[in-house]
Amino acid sequence: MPGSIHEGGELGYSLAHAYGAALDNPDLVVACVVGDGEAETGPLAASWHANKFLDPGHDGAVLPILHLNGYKIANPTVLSRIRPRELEALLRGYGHDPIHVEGSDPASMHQQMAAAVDEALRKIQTIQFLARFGKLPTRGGDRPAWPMIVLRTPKGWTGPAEVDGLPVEGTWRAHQVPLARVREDAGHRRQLEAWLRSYRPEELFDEHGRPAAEVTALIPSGRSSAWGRTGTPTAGGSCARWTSPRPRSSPSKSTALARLPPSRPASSENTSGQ
Ligand SMILES: Cc1ncc(C[n+]2csc(CCOP(=O)(O)OP(=O)(O)O)c2C)c(N)n1
Repeated sequence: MPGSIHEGGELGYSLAHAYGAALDNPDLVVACVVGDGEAETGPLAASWHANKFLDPGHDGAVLPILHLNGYKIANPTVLSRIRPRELEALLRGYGHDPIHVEGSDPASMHQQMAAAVDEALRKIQTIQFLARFGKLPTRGGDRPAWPMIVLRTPKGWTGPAEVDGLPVEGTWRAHQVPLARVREDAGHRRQLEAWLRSYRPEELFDEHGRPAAEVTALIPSGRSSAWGRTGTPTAGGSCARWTSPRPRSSPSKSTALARLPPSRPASSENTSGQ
């Protein structure tokens, strides 16, 4: 999110955090990248259902970007190994309308991703527009299928392809430190230099080695907290304390969840406590 940098060690909270920022912020779209490793944590797996709490009339939107690079630390991930058809059904079942982006050529991936984001934003705008003009069918508990992006790239994409004759890019070996012996091994050092030069450091640093102005301009100017630094109040729980900016229009729309039909007739509910 421009204007906000978040960091942490414990996986699982990206989507919940994104929905927290979007609630009560009708003009905000929060793009949230979810790693396929993170997607295996309990909190993240439960967070897919947060879209049921989103009122397209009153709240902003979340654009989840599920990043399937195939591996967590040392093992393959479930969501990258199940059949595409099964993944599609799962994500649709969660209430999403997935857009797929897949490949490893940076230039064409850039174009594909830009087109996918445009498509997703158009779909979000349509849902919100219809809801805000009272034209979204909600009969029978219907909810809009929110767009999301499924991004498939190799793990360690654009890093060293092979180290010591072993494949690294596209494998679990890419996790964290793909070149472990740069101090002792001149070959590793050369690979590290080639890799870092691919980021064009001459454009990122000035002649004294200081970060260029374009880089420092990206540092959020706002408050720091235990989780990062933000100049965007909606992105920092510790910075934002406010009451809902707009009253909800009618009690019947008080939450999107209220529009869900009961899972079974109320009369058949088990009231015996068993
Ligand atoms: C709750 C929790 N469990 C385990 C870990 C250890 N851990 C750190 S990174 C990682 C894999 C993350 O994989 P993914 O989300 O796919 O990110 P990638 O690095 O592949 O982009 C794991 C399991 C953690 N940080 N938090």
